[in-house]
Amino acid sequence: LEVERALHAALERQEFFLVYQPQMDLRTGTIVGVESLLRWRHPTWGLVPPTRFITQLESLGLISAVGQWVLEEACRQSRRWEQAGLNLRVGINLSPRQFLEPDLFARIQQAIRTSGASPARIELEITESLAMQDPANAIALLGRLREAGIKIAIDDFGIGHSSLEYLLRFPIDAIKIDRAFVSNITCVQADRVIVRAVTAIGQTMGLSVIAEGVETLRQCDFVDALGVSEIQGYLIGKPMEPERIESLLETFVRPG
Ligand code: G
Ligand code: G
Ligand code: MN
Ligand code: NA
Repeated sequence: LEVERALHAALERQEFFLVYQPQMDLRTGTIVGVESLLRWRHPTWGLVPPTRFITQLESLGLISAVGQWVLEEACRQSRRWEQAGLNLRVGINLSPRQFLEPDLFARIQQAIRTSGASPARIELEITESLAMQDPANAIALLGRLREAGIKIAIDDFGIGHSSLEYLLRFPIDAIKIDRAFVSNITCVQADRVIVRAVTAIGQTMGLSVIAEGVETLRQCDFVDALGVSEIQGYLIGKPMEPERIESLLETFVRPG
């Protein structure tokens, strides 16, 4: 396949880059973090949507190499922002495959050490489903990462194999509520009930609760009223180049 061959070459040809989507703290109305998101620009096809190549990277066995590049690049960016005096947490998505690699801890340590990033500014986003596969191992690994000062977020929470029991046992810092629960929050009561319940659990456990995919002011008001602590979504900003994050920070005023 043509895409296959192109992906094999993409890392070396430096066709990958990261964009960053801002996250706003609802109490302070300030940008407190960003999520790094992988992009691929092919020389002739242009920008390829992540949905079209992330699963490909997984099945080709390339996700670890590309994931390592993502880790290193996001850590380098975090270090640059820290040196510029900006207070930003940087979220990094880990694929299921990466999470199951036996040397993941060493790889993360490596990325942090070589970049000079502060572990406390790095937040790893893992999906529920993959963390659940082997709870004992996952708990041990997450514990080591947190002991090293790195933050952990459960991504896309609420879809997939939700197990509250495991969630309660996982050493984590944040829950990211999947945007499926946010998109209809103003009209679907069931979604509000779920968001309220997740938020209550998060608060009880001292976790941040981030609502994803907030696009409108009304959605923002709803999740705010339900106790969510941070929002991420087009209302605050689309994923953007790192320089644009810096200008956003200078000019940002809370919407509404
Ligand atoms: O912008 P969005 O279209 O970026 O991302 C689509 C999907 O791709 C999301 O589910 C997101 O978690 C995933 N994704 C984006 N960037 C990365 C990355 O760096 N690593 C992994 N494993 N997944 C990513
Ligand atoms: O799966 P994960 O949560 O890591 O990926 C986030 C995905 O959600 C990315 O594809 C990102 O571009 C997308 N996204 C972020 N904010 C919004 C939003 O407000 N609306 C929609 N429809 N998608 C969003
Ligand atoms: Mn994510
Ligand atoms: Na998500």
